[in-house]
Parts: sequence; structure tokens; C-alpha cells
Amino acid sequence: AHGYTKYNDWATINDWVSSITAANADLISSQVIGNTYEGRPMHVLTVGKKTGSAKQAIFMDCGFHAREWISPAFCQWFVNEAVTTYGTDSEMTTLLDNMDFFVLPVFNVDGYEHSWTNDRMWRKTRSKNSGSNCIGTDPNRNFDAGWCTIGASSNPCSETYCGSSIESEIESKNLANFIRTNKAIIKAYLTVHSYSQLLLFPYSYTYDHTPDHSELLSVSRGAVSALTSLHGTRYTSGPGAATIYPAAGGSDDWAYDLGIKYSYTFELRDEGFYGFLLPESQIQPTCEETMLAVKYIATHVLNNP
Ligand code: 0X9
Ligand code: ZN
Ligand code: ZN
Repeated sequence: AHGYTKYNDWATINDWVSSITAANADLISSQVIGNTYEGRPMHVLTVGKKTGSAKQAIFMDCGFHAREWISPAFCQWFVNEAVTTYGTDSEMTTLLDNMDFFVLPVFNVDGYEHSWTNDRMWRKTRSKNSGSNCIGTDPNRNFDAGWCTIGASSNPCSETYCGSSIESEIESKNLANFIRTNKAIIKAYLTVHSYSQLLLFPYSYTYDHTPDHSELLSVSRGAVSALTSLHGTRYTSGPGAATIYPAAGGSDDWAYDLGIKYSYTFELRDEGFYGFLLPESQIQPTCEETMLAVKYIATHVLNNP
């Protein structure tokens, strides 16, 4: 059965998308933005009060890297928290009345399924590579942002393989097409990974600062202090290259260069004690604290369009 304080497999998440959408018709609609390499649907839920007029939007994805199970758990938590606190939590009510959240709960569905059935530590997509027996591309090295120039490999056997070309992965192409199509309304791009307790913003493909560096830094510091206020969890924030490592081809840098100023990568709990194997007992506190950061960013975006 589905639960918010456990890890759910793909079949369970797929059923949950249908049921939570059906149960909240005034606040959620869902669509398929394309299929994965192995043919599974990539769902995007639109969460927001249906007003009939065009609203600004925030795009958030989870599950880029298969083994980072806390990430899809957070996207599910976020959707549930949004619909259950709408009407009672004043900040969430204002957010959903005035903007839409596009939520992609699992980006790398094939990899996620593989991490459940075959290899818990799988990271990449599951596409075949011509001329190699190694499977998969790192989807966060596959976007048009200094593609494959630094912190990425052209070897298909590498965990950071950048792919045969920009958007070679159908999952990358589906995501990029959706964001390009909705570029006029998408004001923020949030992508949720684990682990290391970081809140990163562009750039990662260069040490250069973006023209929006000071605003991105101050918003990230505000978001982190909101997060830390709940359970004391310490986060570091900063531009990706200097804060974690230089790595090109990421979706965050791509979205920023497309014109989406508020582009952030979350690296959720923990700092490495459990790493990708974060126990289910930490799902609730992790999601609770991360909600505060996402709401902080969203409120900033709403007030500074
Ligand atoms: O390396 C990554 O893709 C992310 N870390 S992870 O451990 N989840 O794999 C960090 C991504 C930061 N942003 C870019 N490199 N663009
Ligand atoms: Zn990741
Ligand atoms: Zn708590």
C-alpha cells in the first residue's frame, strides 16, 4: 500500500498519481509528458487552485538519480502536504491561489524501478549504448549546459556518462520539451537529489558567478534557515561548482540559461552516515524541513516575479 513515511515502488507511485489526482480535482490535474526509454509514463501533476486564468508556475522534479529514494518520497510528500494544508495554512493557500506547481515525482522511472528490482545503487538511465555493454547515461550530465566539458565522462561505463549527445535520453528530452513549452510561465526550477544537505544554484559547469548570484545566494540562505529552524539540520548553500564540484550538463544550469532565474538543486539528507540508504524513519523529518525551504523559495518567487 502507498504511504508517505515509507519508500514506494514505481507501481505504487503510478497508482498514487491517479488516486490523489482523482481525489483532489479542484487542486490537481495530471498529464503524461512522454514515456521513458522502457516505455513507462512520465507524469507531471499540476498542483494549484484552478482559477481559469494563467498563473505563474514553479517546476519541481524528483528522482533524477535512481538510488536517491528520499527524492521521490519528497515529491509525493509535497503534493499531499499542498492539498491537505490548502485552506488552513495561510502561506500554502496564498501560493496555490496564485501559482501552480508542476511536480514530476519520478523523472528516471526506469532507473528507479531497476534500483528496486536489481541494483539498489543504480544511478543512471537504462538506455543501451551503441558499441558498449554498459547501460545508461547520467541524466544530470545530459543537458545543454557546457555539455560534457567538465565533471562528466564520455565513457558509457562511467557513472557520470554524459550520453551520446545533448538530450540523447528520452527522459531529458521530455523534460526539456515540457519546460521549453511552458517557459513563459515557469519562474522557478527545483530539482531534488540526495545526499549531502546542500542547496545549490548555478553555475556548476563553470566557476563563474551568474548575473543573479547575490539574489540566488540570499534566497538560498533564507530557505536554509527556514529548513534548519525545524529540526536543526545543517545545510550549506552556494553555487554548484564551488560548493559540491564542477559538473556540466545539469538540468539546473540548463534551466537557468534558458531564462528561469530561480534554479535550485536540493541535496537532501543525510551527510553520508546512511547516504542513499536513508532509513524510512527519516522520511517524515526530512520532508517536513524541506517543505519549509520550498515554501520559502516559492513565496519569494511569488513576490518577486
Ligand atoms: O552530481 C550531481 O548530478 C548532483 N549530485 S548527486 O550526488 N545527487 O549526483 C549535483 C548536481 C549539481 N548541479 C550540477 N552539477 N549542474
Ligand atoms: Zn542526484
Ligand atoms: Zn518533525
